[in-house]
Amino acid sequence: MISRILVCIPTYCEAENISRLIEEIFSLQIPGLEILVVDDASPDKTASIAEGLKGRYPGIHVLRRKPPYGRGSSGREAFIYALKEKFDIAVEMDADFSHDPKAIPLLLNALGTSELAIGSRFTEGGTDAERPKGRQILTQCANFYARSLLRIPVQDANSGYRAWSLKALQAIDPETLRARGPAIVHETLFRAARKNIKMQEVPIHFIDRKEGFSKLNLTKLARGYFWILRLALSGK
Ligand SMILES: Nc1nc2c(ncn2[C@@H]2O[C@H](COP(=O)(O)OP(=O)(O)OP(=O)(O)O)[C@@H](O)[C@H]2O)c(=O)[nH]1
Ligand SMILES: [Mg+2]
Repeated sequence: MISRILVCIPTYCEAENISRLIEEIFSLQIPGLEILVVDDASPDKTASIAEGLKGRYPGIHVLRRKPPYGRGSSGREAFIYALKEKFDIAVEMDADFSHDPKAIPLLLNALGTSELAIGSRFTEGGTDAERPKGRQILTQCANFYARSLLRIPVQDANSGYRAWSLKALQAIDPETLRARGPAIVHETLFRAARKNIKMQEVPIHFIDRKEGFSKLNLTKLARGYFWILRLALSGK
């Protein structure tokens, strides 16, 4: 039987990326694959652009969210949607091409022997060589901090490019996720590790964003560090 796969893409102002990304994902011709764009009222009309492609690709869904906005709450809604609509697998990825769509089949393959597949820059064969040195170092520090505090058995604890089996998705209980920002990546990974979900890292080449702008700022970064500490101290 063909698995139903939902590729979940949180977006804020990704008008310059979203059409090409959707086209590239569907061009992989993966049976059973559909796409969910989770948009936070992007003023550049990202959601309308995605909706405009529905005629060509019926497997597109667009969630126009209401406040409170955020990368984290968008990810949470995407996972709830995947469970409610009875998908077997949820893939999460960014809209800015940092996550090369060509790795989707590799992540899905890894689910043959694991329950959570993680696109990893830091496992053997993975790279993060394109971004400015400062951003690479920032990621390495955050990764060291998260891995040490949360004791998660993966090399790339910051990766938001992942494929979740139904079992893993149910195990993290998306309804009760609390992180509203990028720390959702750590909260979900931490929960999966505590539930003994079998994880596998798949090497990826992380690409620097070419179009649009980064939504990461110092406040979000600081909140992310705080969130990781909170997870480590509370254990949940
Ligand atoms: N729905 C929604 N999506 C968001 C929000 N903030 C960021 N995103 C999306 O989340 C993904 C990651 O955001 P980026 O801005 O690329 O952040 P980043 O990858 O940590 O930073 P860069 O490496 O600088 O690109 C992208 O697809 C964004 O459009 C938000 O508040 N709401
Ligand atoms: Mg990015």
